[in-house]
Amino acid sequence: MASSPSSLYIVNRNYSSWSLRAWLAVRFVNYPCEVNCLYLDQDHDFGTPQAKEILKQAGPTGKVPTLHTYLDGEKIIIFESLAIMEFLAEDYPQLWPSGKADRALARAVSAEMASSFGSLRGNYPMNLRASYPFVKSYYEATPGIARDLARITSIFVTCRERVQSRDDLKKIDEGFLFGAFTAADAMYAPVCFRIKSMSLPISDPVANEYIETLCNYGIVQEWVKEAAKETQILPSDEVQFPSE
Ligand SMILES: N[C@@H](CCC(=O)N[C@@H](CS)C(=O)NCC(=O)O)C(=O)O
Repeated sequence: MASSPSSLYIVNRNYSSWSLRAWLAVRFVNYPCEVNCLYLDQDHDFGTPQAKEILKQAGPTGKVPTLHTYLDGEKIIIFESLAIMEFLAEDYPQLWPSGKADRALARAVSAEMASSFGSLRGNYPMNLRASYPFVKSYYEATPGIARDLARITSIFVTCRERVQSRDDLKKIDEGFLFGAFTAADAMYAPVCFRIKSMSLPISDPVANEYIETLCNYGIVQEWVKEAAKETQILPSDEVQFPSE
């Protein structure tokens, strides 16, 4: 177990999808650590030298999240969200499903989120305070977006149907990808908010039910409420839709 104090470095809760993922893992297991939010704003937007200067504090990659902690007296900075989750899971195994096959699948879909869906993520940054009707021309301008959305829907439906087909998972089912909340749900929370705030078309009721469950989960809503207090605008993460 790590000796305190530990710090999770994040940036603006309204916009930072990676911050949300790692924070959910930390919060879910109640890992004892403080949260150090490095606020960016209009004059210190993502990609600018000003933001890079601020983000240097986070760690060697200049990206968040990072977990600063001490192990056997040595200070370590853990970067990369999945590495933070695996570090936590060594002491808090409930972060992953308890069955080996479920754990393997949960890690697979989590790694897929970390490495894929560039069209959807690039065109629809997370912005919790945003609420737009569906803009078809914008959506159709990049064919990769529909492909990403179809694959994400298929992950949600496959995982949820799997839970429903398994007596052991049904017993612990709270509506998440592997029944109870796990790191895999933390990985998919930002994309669920992107889908909702941009009214992206998902017709499958199983997928829609999962999205609602995840977005309304207690600790997810805790983050949303904190995010709502932020006033900074980051133009790089505000979508400019063409007029139709
Ligand atoms: N692969 C990293 C991605 C982290 C990441 O891209 N974080 C964004 C914030 S949401 C960031 O720090 N961007 C700053 C930059 O790219 O300059 C992870 O898994 O943690």
